[in-house]
Amino acid sequence: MLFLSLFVIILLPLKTLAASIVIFNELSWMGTTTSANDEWIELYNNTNLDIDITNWKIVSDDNAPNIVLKGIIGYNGFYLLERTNNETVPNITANQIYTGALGNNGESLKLVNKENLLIDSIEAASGWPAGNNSTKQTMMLTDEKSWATSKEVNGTPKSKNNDYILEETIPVNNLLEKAKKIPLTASAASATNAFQRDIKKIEKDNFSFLKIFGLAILISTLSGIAILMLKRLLDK
Ligand SMILES: [Ca+2]
Ligand SMILES: [Ca+2]
Repeated sequence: MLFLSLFVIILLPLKTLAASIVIFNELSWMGTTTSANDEWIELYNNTNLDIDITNWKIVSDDNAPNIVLKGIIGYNGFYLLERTNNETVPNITANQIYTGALGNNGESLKLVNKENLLIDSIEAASGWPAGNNSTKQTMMLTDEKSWATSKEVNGTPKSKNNDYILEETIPVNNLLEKAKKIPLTASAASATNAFQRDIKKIEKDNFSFLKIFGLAILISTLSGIAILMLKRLLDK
């Protein structure tokens, strides 16, 4: 048991560390305004140490692309992969040129180190969570580590993702609150008023019925008492 606890205490942080040292940071799966083929991938080194990523790989589940990486990614630095040639992202030097398209309908991508240990992944085989193919706004990682669409057309290759569009997410409770605040249409409002009038009428009718019923009970009780008293008098 002690061994198991030590195992968990020691290995869990290592696993977390291994999983977050280099991350997929931005993807131009849609290409750029120059060409839909001008795709690029940005990695980010999440640590304060330079990391040699030689023989690490970016692999898709359908094996395209399948990229063997080389070189060093500087501490807290970016690593830009440009498809086909260095002109894909003009005026910025690629860290690596690669071949193979990112499907517009999504990919399941993995970043693995040379020991084949999973470092980061994007599970988007059934569709990219962000990015816009029409406007060529990229898919970028936010400070909260979720995917968002870049505000800037053509994204921010080899630089910080500082401007993105966050999708509005409404918690269920707020949805209920919103539904309550929806104004009634004229017909719904008049139907509601008519319903309330009916309720009042029924309440009024019930009240009259109760009054008559109560009075009848009172009269019959008093009559009964009167008859009993009369009978006693006559018996004497
Ligand atoms: Ca370039
Ligand atoms: Ca970026």
